Amino acid sequence: MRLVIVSNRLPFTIKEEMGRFTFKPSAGGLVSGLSAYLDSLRGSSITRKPYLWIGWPGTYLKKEHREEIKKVAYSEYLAYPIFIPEKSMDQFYHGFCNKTIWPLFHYFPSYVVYEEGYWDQYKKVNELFCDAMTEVLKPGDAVWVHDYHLMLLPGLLRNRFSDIPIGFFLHIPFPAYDIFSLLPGKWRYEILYGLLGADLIGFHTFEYTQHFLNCVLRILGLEHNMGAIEVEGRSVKVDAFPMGIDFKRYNKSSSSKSVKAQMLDLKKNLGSLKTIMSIDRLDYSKGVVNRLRGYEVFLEKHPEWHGKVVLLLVVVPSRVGVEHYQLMKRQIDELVGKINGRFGSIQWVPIIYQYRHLPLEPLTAIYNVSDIALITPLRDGMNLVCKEYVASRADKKGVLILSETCGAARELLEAIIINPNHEEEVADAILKGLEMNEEEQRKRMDAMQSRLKLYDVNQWAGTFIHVLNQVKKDQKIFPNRILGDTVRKRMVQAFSNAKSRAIFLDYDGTLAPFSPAPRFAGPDAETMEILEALSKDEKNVVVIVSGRDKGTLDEWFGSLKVNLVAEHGAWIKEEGKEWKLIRPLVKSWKNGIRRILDIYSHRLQGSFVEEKEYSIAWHYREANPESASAVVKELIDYLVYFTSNIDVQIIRGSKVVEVRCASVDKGIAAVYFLSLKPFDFTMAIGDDYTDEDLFRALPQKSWTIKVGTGKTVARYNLKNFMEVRELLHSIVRQ
Ligand code: GDG
Repeated sequence: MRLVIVSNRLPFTIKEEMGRFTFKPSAGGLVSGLSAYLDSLRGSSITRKPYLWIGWPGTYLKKEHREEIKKVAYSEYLAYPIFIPEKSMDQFYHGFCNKTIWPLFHYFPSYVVYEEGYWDQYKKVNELFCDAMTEVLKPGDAVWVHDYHLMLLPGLLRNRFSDIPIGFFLHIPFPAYDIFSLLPGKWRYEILYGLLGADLIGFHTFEYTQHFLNCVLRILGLEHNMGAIEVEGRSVKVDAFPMGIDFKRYNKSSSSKSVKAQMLDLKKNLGSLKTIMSIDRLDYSKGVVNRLRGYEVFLEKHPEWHGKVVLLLVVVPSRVGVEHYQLMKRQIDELVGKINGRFGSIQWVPIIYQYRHLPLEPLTAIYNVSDIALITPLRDGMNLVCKEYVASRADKKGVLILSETCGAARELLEAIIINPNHEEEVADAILKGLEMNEEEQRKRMDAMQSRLKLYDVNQWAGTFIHVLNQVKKDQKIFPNRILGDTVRKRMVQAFSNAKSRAIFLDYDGTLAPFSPAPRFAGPDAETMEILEALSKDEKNVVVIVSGRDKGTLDEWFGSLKVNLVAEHGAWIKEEGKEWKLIRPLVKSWKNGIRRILDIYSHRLQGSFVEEKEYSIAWHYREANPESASAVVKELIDYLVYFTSNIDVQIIRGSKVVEVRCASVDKGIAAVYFLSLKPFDFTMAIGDDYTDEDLFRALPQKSWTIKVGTGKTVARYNLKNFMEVRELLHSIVRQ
């Protein structure tokens, strides 16, 4: 398998200097993290090409240089650059990515720009990625798409490559429904369906996973089962994969000669000052302004610490040119000036401020000498800086102060966790950190480090790819069961050879689509034509096995030469005879249940009760799926408790909860017909949970077919009622 990584940016930037091209490695969590994993994939073989990294190379190249650059990129980096026109890139990246998705997903709705032109370019660039990938993808490739820039790409790829394994990982938070739904309806819909083109969708935390599943339910109406969503016959898995770091690399950083030298230098300059470090890209989500205000409150409240502490503030330039970023840069500059002016003296500066990108060694030297890491983002998908700080401390010293609003706070529980919006809390945490004794620091560092060591970046990427392969394998089990041409031919042959045939057919969802109003879901001309053709043949015994009441079945199928089973097996009617109960049943329980279901149908708009003679059903097809999901669970819970002493069964079917007498089911009814005479061809088709009893009751060699993709004891699956009709047509025609 070749792993094809796709991200907006390649792990390097191409620079043109005096007509010559240079490749400069780019920094950042994704790049440094994934590089470690990819290196491990390369193993010792230099000839193996186990991966390909596709993305934008960070520059606009003239056409005549592109082929040459592609060659070098591939031979040196196993990379495939995608060239995107400047105007598209600008509106895509600075526009939709950074002015729409980034602020919205980080809970800054007032910063969001809604611009149709940006959206058009977002779609266009995702399509350009898809086109470029079409040129390079080979059989056996697995694709891993990264981050919010490419949320439409999995869907676009899926339209072209129906079978390829596609994973998607989101590095930023996935917001709650009420925030996500601030996007215009069309955009939300396309983004969710775009993501669902993947086979595996990963987030940093369970909270983001929940938000996503909730949005899929409320916007697309698709329910999930333990994180698996059925999309057009494909099962998509959604799960949390908290990203780790290259633990070993940071943990041994302090033993490198040059890092040691830089640490000594820093210590000499800082003297006896206690050091608090703060390192982030310039971004309003990182909460640098509130952090400075917290530090200011700390200095205000604790004059005893003046001259004894210093804040090393590193702000790394990012997204220069976007308005909110420029504004924030000004705010930081002013606040640093204000604090230094207010509290500083000739001997002491409270904040040492650098606005630049640091090479890796000075960065790790800062990690290694700082007594406190003050990391207080207002919102952060994960935050790797805090993990790198903890990993770097081979001496087990240092204190981490961390926001509760970043993904890392779910793992680094031994940090001092704070609400970043509350300046007093930040100030108190600084004091607590400064006063923490070394024994306590060691204990906390130890616990955090052992977790980071175990769940490092290799483990993160390895697990993701392993689960992706597993999902793909599981999906393959299903198509094997799909009733394809070969089995269909065998089945038609068996049908035609048989002298006596039993054909059991469910109605709703099997012969006809589900209708929001069950009363009006009567059979159409095509269904009647099929049933008529089947029942005319003397060799066939056709049985319609339904959950419907007797009256409805009589009204719809009374004119045909078919047998009927009503109320999931409570009643049977042999052709030309009267209805009879399959066995004596009681219905005294019904009134109590009816009262409960009535209460729930008032509570959930769009739901209603259908009362039959020996069963009662509560339908919620028309109700809001999310409200329904909560109410249904509660109702079932209550019904189970309420009926514990009576002989009834509670069944959850397709958008229906039904209570019925326990001693009957569709299987028992089928056995009744099978006992009337010997059959050498037996077939049953159904879509619902109650049809499983039917499949189970038939002889093993029967042609049992489940309609839909869910779990079943049936031998084969068909996708929908239209495929059932096709199959029955071919049987009738033989
Ligand atoms: C996004 C999500 C999520 C930073 N400054 C310098 C430098 N860095 C490196 C750090 C770290 C990376 O960049 C920053 O990663 P973060 O996770 O802290 O933040 P984002 O860049 O916003 O990353 C975030 C991440 O994706 C991964 O999924 O955790 O939530 O927003 O590795 O070391 N490296 C060097 N000099 C610097 O000045 N050399």
